[in-house]
Amino acid sequence: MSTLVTYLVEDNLALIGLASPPVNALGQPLRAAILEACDRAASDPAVSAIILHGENGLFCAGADISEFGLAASFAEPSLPDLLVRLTQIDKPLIACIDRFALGGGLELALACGYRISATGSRLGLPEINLGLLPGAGGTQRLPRLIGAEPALEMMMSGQPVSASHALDLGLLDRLIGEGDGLLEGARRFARELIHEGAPARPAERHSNPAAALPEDFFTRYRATHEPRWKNRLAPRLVLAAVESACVLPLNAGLQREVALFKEAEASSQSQALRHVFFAEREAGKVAGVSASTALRPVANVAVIGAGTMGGGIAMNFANVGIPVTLLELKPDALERGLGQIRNSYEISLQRGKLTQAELDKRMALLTGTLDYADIAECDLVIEAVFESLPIKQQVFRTLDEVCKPGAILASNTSTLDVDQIAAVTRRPHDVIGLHFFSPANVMRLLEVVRGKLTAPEVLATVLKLGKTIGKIPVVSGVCFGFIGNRMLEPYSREAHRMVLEGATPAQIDQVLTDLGLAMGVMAMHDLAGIDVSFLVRESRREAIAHDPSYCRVADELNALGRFGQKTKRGAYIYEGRERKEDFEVIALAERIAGELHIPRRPITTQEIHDRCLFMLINEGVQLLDEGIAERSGDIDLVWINGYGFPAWLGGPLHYAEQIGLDVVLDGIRHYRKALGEYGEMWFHPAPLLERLVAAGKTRIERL
Ligand code: T1G
Repeated sequence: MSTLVTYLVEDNLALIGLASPPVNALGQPLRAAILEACDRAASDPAVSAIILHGENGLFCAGADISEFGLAASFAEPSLPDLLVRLTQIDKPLIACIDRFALGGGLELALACGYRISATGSRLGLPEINLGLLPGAGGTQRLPRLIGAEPALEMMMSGQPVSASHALDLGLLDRLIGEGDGLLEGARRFARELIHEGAPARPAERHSNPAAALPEDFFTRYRATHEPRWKNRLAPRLVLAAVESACVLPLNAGLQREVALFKEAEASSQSQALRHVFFAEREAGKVAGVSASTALRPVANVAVIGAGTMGGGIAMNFANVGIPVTLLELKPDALERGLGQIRNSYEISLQRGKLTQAELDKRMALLTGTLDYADIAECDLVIEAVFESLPIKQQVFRTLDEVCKPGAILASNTSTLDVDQIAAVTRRPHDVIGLHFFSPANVMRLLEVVRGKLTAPEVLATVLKLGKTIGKIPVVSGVCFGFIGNRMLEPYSREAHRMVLEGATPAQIDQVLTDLGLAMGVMAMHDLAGIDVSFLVRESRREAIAHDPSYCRVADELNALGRFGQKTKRGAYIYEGRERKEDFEVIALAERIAGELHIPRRPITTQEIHDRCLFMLINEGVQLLDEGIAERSGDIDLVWINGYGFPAWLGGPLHYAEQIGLDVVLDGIRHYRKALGEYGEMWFHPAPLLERLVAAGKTRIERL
């Protein structure tokens, strides 16, 4: 018997335990072990019922994602075939679910005749998050168990449901309370089934899943949801698979499902999303930090500055039950800040995302103060004041005086030098950058900026805390703009320059949103504030002074007080929620282009794509070469989770690998020539990109 499962016969029960850490992923070896154990139990006349459970405190996280795209993915016994075999066992087979049953793990449970679960478990079909669909019977068996519509919702959302909701859906037969001993509960349930002479599999509740659906359900579903899917493949394949469950007999539906799954598995979108899955886990592996690195306790947090960022930051901690003290200089600013937080929670309450009790609990965790003495005992202090180095340094001098030894002192700066902030304190090893993205209580990205002297345990502590508050922490070294905003600069520069050369903001943004970005770069600056990006340019004017055209349209809009959405006018005109082209911006561009002798011409979609994306990619490669970013996956995560880059393209650097590094390099070299003096000025291929292409590499990594 394989070591990947345990096998025990107790009286007339066979207990098969999945024992393949860390998550019982259903790779080929575990599939073979399960098949062998189940066949053994099925053929043992002493066994009247079989319990399938997890030995390591959890049931199963699904297929082994690292197998996809490889022969191992369908190596015998394939998961679909294994599960068909389980459905043929003529004894009650009970799935005993602990902690989670996800993807193929839930499909494994669906292949069993019965399912029980611990009350705290989560059950789901998250395949769509990987650009896939359930590929081992889920799209065919779940509709027959709980109905087509709830089954479709589970697959399309990709979100797990609680065990109690699963029971309500009919997905589970019984819940076992946390303290009641799950396996003992399974034994009891099995013996009841044997005593009752229960069948190996109860009759299907929804043998015809379409029966409960309106005739035009799938047509209307597609018409309603398709616009939101943009160019994503997986939602379309999920819908096709569930539609098959409603029109085909089970075996034909299972075959259709495998065909659709293989199409998804081979797609570049799924390859990209699987890259993102592993990148998220790799990002937590940081040089100098290991599982043995001591962590500092963070029982309470202080936030300096109750503005939009400070308030959003504070909410992250209150949301997970950590008390937060919000410090402001003036009473009205503090009151306004706390009021904004309450307002935000009230909106969540109205949307049904929060209960009144949860709102009250969170507000009770928030304390306002005007006195630094009140934060002296805080374990972590996050400064979120105006983006000015002298102002931030003054705050840190005060924190250095006031805060207890060992307190972690963090700055939410988005571009400034964390080492220069740390340098004004006597404890630079306790100083770190925690760059939240607005809205800070919503955006998942957290850039963790490691100073030269930041202590490993400070880094380890904030990395863990970042995950606790639901963020994706990505470590950056110290440079202008860290990872995200450093890459934003050339990306924005090219967009603004092309407005001078003849493109409109709307044309540029359309290319980027057609690619899948949540928002075009011109609209994004209108949202963040043209005055904000102006100040960023001002802080590095000497580095861009040699290019008189550098974001000139934005500089002029700033001078006109057209800051974007907050003034109802920027690159666009804003009327209510509507965004309209502003032809004055085009006239402005024409005037500036005339002054600078920049010839205007039609700009193609391809040129907009290449100049914006290739310079974004080029800067990312340069960041990797400089060691500011640890790995290319980290850079991808920054742009997916901080700037709305489509996850189904895998992030800018994964996208470059799919385009071809040589294509990107050739494009940069082309524009260096084609754009004359401007091209010479800015289109410098990153040396690492040149080395990678010269070495025939197809993946972006340090050479
Ligand atoms: N395959 C391979 N490795 C996996 C894995 C999986 N399904 N799930 C987790 N790991 C690794 C992960 O890379 C990490 O490795 C370690 O386990 C701990 O993970 C046919 C097609 C289960 C909620 O999408 O959501 O089934 O970094 O850090 O925070 O229809 O892992 O330690 O080397 O995330 O406690 C569907 C994916 C697959 C679930 C646990 N299943 N996993 O979270 O730990 S497709 C999923 C998760 C499928 C079938 C289809 C989470 C978790 P390392 P972790 P965690």
